[in-house]
Amino acid sequence: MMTLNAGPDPKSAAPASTTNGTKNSAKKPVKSGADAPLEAVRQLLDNHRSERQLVLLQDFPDPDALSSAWAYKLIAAAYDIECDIFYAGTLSHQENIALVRLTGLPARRWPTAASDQPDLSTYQGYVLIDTQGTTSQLSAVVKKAQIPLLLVIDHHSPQGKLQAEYIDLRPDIRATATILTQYLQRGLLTLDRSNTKHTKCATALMHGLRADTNQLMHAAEDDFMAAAYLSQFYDGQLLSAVLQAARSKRVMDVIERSLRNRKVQNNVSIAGVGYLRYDDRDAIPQAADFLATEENVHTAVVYGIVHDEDQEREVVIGSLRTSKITLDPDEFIKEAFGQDNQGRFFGGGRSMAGGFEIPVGFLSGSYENTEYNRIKWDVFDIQIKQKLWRLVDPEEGMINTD
Ligand SMILES: [Mn+2]
Repeated sequence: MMTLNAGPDPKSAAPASTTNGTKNSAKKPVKSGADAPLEAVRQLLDNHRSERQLVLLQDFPDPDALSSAWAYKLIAAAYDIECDIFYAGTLSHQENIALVRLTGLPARRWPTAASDQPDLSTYQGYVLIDTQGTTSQLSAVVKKAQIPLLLVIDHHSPQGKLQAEYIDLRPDIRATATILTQYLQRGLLTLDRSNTKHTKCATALMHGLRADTNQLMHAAEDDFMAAAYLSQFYDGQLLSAVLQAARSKRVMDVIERSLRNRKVQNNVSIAGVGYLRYDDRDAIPQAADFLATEENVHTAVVYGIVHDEDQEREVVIGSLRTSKITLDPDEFIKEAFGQDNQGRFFGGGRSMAGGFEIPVGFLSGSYENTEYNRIKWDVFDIQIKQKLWRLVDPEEGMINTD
């Protein structure tokens, strides 16, 4: 087993060089260098031949997560492993819905009714892709069913302790799609241009890679190399059809609210957008993307209270976007909001982007009493602003954003 422990202090998080770690129970020695993860994953697939696996994504999967999971499923099929890809939340971004529909991407929402849920005893293990489990409600479900965690493939900073047979965690890579593309390119599965599933998956990976690198503007060498490889297989027309999905009116309304409510100080733009429906949750990162385009703004944070009518749960959800190379979103968010009473951080991030989720808990629930709803929003709004401005204000600044 391999253990990854980020430690309670975000600054002590394990550096990338140690997180690619070696497998102490490996049956054959793992090569060092860029091929080490590839060999370890090949070995793992070989050891689990003919099994059934669950592939879990974050609750609101983005194109990077969706496409990477699909690529993993195709690779695993070559080892006679059957994978079912699940997420617990919704596909709320219009581009994600278009991606799944237009490519036939085989990811499904975890059914809310127990009778519709798959029989967990049929799975021999689960795999986390583009997440370390902290952003998935399904983590608790598989833990309860005692399904072993086999593999983690992710590019976010370490989010805490994890035990898996192998962890391919590379925070220096800008997209999980890049990691999966490297697996393909180095021979875990040979793509075939005449296979429509392959061209559609390559198109999805190209979209995931572009989405996580701000259309390649934040891409590093590995991401460019992966995009170059995918360019031989992807369908450009299909990609532009996915990208042309229009924003819904409700997303436009949230962006408008974020513009109206934003406060800019020291080149950081912060906006609370009030209450949102669960299905519109993805409007928050889109609003943060938009606010970050303002002149003299390098970082934008947008948040709101999202209520999930199905589960009567309310949660504050926030997104951070930055173009500032010296600002680490993971460190910024962990420092701003800290941990809950179980030592779990309220959020984290990757290069250029981060997010947080804070349960509303006892104060959950909307009432006819609009005054109550207004006061509740004000309390959360003020508290979040206090925590953020504390880091942005150079007088008391703990993180220098200059
Ligand atoms: Mn990603």
